[in-house]
Amino acid sequence: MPDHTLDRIEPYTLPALPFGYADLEPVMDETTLRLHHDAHHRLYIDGVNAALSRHPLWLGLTIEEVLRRLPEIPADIRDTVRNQGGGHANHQFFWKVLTPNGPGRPRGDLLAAIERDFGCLEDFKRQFETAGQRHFGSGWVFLVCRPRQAFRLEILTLPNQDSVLSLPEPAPGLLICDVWEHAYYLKYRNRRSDWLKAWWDIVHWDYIEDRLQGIREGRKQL
Ligand code: MN3
Repeated sequence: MPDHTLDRIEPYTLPALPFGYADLEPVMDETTLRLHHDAHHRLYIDGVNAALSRHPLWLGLTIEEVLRRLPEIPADIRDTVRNQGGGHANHQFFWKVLTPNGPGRPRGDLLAAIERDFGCLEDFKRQFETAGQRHFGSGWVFLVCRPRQAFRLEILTLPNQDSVLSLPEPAPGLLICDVWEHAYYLKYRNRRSDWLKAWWDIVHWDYIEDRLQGIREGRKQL
């Protein structure tokens, strides 16, 4: 059980987007972004709030902390928290890695780490796209780092709304791409690979480098 008192409990709320609904055009069209944020993300938040309200002490923790402690969540709501809470955390993270000010490029320590672990930026992008294309069904593609392995970078995919926060070995996320059909189907139809190629133009590389620095310096527990 979480060790805090009831006065800190409040449900999660839908975070405002850090950009306008039309600002990611033409890569992400306005209709898709509105639905994705206002309907899909909101539904995950409503779902996790409803589940946690049955064991309200857990509502006093951040969603990240809840997902890290998933095995401790009461069994009657654990699957719902995994799916709905994971949906909230993944989308909250996803909005942060996007920017209307692209296309940009990774620089500095982030670029050095990508070149060390993938050879070059183009090879990294290719591997990331391939991972997303090959992932069967709904899910997410991540770039994570491994603090216990000299902060090695790694691409991985997870099904449904699973979160890297719930993995047994820490693998904090640096980058996340939604490959659920709701993320791309209105514009890209069945062509997931076209979405994965196009999305690099809205990736917020400076934010990702800041995450990497924060993880390396122990400032961020992500
Ligand atoms: Mn989504």
